[in-house]
Amino acid sequence: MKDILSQYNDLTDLKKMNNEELYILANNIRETIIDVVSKNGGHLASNLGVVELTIALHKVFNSNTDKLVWDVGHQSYVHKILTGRKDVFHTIRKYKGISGFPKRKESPHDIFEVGHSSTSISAGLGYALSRDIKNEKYNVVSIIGDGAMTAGMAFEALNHAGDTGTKFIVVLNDNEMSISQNVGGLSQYLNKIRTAPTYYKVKEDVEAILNSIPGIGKQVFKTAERAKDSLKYFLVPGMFFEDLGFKYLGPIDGHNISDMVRELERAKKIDGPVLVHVITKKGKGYRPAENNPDKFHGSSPFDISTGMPLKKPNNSSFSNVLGDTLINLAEKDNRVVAITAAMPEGTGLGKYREKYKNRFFDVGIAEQHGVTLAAGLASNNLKPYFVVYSSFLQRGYDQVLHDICIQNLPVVFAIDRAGLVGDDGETHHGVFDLSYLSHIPNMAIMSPRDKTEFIQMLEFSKDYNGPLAIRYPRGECYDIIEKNERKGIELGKAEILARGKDIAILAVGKMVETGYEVAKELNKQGNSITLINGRFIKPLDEDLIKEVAENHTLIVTLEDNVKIGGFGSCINDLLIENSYKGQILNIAFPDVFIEHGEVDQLFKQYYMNTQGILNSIYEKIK
Ligand SMILES: Cc1ncc(C[n+]2csc(CCOP(=O)(O)OP(=O)(O)O)c2C)c(N)n1
Repeated sequence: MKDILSQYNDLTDLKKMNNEELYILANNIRETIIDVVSKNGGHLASNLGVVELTIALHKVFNSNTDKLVWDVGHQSYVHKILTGRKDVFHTIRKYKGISGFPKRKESPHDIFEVGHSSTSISAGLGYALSRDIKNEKYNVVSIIGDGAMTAGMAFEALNHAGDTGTKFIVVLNDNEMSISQNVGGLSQYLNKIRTAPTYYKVKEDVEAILNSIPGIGKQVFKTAERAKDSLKYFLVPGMFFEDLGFKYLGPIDGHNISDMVRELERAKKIDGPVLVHVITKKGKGYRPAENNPDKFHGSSPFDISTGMPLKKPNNSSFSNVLGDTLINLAEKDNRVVAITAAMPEGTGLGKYREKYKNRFFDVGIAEQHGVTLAAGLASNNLKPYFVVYSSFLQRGYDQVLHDICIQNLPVVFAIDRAGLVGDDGETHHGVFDLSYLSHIPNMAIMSPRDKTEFIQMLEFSKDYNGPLAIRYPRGECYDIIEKNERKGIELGKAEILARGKDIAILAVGKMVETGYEVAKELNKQGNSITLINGRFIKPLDEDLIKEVAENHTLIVTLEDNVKIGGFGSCINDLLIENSYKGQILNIAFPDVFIEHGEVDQLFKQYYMNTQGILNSIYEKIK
């Protein structure tokens, strides 16, 4: 195959290319993305689907001045390659390499940072309205997927944008998929449009015929357009977007560059909100990804020839244990229902969904709705488990507070990907949940140290009669400290793993294992260490913590949450209220957004690996 990409420098090269060259460029980009993602992991299928679309966008618009706003941003790899990052593309998602999402500091062509879904129409509209106020001249294009379009935020923004009448383009990249198959009424509506393209053909033909009748044709068409039961109402199902104030263009083949260039040029000339509906295939051009777009949505490194992952998939992840345990709970208790916001596979609910179809709800990318749906279900005495990634639950904060905690409803939040997630970086790390939940009255929060304790906590949760969060990390789920005798879970009770008299280490969740390693080292050097697994962040085991504080010279708290408002901060508050005068060391993440990279590397960077923690303790006791 010809190689154009190796000679490619910047967008001026792309502007000069003819159609044939653009397709060669598209193929070169596809190969590069497959090659790099097969080594680094990343969002393969979504990027392969938007190669031609991104090329067409850059052909028509000038992203030095025009604003391209990507939704979620996981599909911005092609854009990155075309806008100055071709030579560093192999570092994507690696520690200190380029990010897998748009980042302003990387390029002036990345004009809005993102990682969570459904923000692009609001942000794009903000650009458009500020442009109008400042009398500037540029185009604004928000590129949003059909999955992202299902979220409330996207609807709110469409509703507003149509009303403003401002010049603004929304490109709807419709591949029928969220991560898994897209769900809901909007998805069915788009499907109707996709499968009835003849309606559009008929509409365009009638428009052309009427317009060609000298004198009266145009007038008839205009009158018909104005009337509510106009021609297009007859011919086009729904016209949902037009009713919201958008001119609708499409559906367009998202792998045909010249068709897209033509329609985007048309959109550019329209002085108002336009929605360009583009149909793409997720995973396009790489058979394993076309066949399994959900598996290749976010992929770990894989063998290009077979599409098989290089590392064996981990069957004992926290997510899988959650899924299996929830099946057991649902078997025992028919009040149990499970909710996911477009993440059935990532959260481990795949098997549960098969087994309990009518007690499973995929609400789409709609975390806020998911939380309040749980509130409604719990109000009628069901036992909802909302299984959600820590960083995405941030979306539903008010719903947790207002719809669940005020009414003290028995909803369980199974919070996956708590702590560091690694390569996806700052938008995805789950390091805030303890802080944003611990201040809400009625909310109880716990975090398991290992697999057996996770299952114990889930079992405990079933009959707990109030809002309860269980937060657990990404990755492998196994037992630690095998010889330890286990006690059952009791509300607000911690677990004592070792009794000493010099330093007390109080850890929660994943950090208990690190605490165990730290304690071993300190013991070796002649210190006498108490090690406590906090189990509960709220309510704290107040009596035990007060007793320990009295009898030790140093209290060390360990958590994989930010320091402000976290486990250590709650312990500080308790001890200050009780006039504690001793030393305390809080090991937690600082008040910054943590970049992407391997989890171990990031723990090291923030001095939260065993050695880093030991150094901080030595510093304190020297
Ligand atoms: C608020 C939020 N919830 C969940 C996610 C996880 N997520 C990332 S991409 C994605 C699917 C997006 O589908 P779509 O917009 O159609 O894009 P595609 O990948 O299909 O091109 C989901 C659910 C997220 N990024 N943000």
